[in-house]
Amino acid sequence: MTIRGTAKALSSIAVVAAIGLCAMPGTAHAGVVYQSRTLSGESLTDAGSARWAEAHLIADDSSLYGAKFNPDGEVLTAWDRMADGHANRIEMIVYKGFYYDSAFVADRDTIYVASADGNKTHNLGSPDGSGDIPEDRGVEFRVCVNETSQCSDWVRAVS
Ligand SMILES: [Ca+2]
Ligand SMILES: [Ca+2]
Repeated sequence: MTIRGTAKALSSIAVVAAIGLCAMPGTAHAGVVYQSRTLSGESLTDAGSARWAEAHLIADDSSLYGAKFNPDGEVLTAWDRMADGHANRIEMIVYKGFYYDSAFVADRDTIYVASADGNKTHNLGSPDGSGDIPEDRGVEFRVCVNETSQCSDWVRAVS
């Protein structure tokens, strides 16, 4: 039973890898193997060099922990579709300028979304809500299974 389950899980991973969903090796927790997937692109509606971005932890072809940043208004939408007792922990960094350099961090914050929250939208202003994010700043984030070190890759956006 256990061996068959493992074999099935491994074949799912092989399929995911074969279609190029993610190059990262998965990490296991409570029997769930997640793949990191990140996406980003140029905003079609926001000014300047704004870029949207998404970060996901994927299992069985579903984004179980995810977050999307829309630079048009600096809105983050996040979800936790895995009722495992762990929230989605979104770690965010806003830089003082366009460059993603640790010497120029303007703000760091952590946002939590529980599975009961559904798709939860945060109008960021700055990540901690203390002010506006000016345009054309570097924004980085990743999603994590809370209380663990299982996280997606960092993804980069521009406000
Ligand atoms: Ca913007
Ligand atoms: Ca969860």
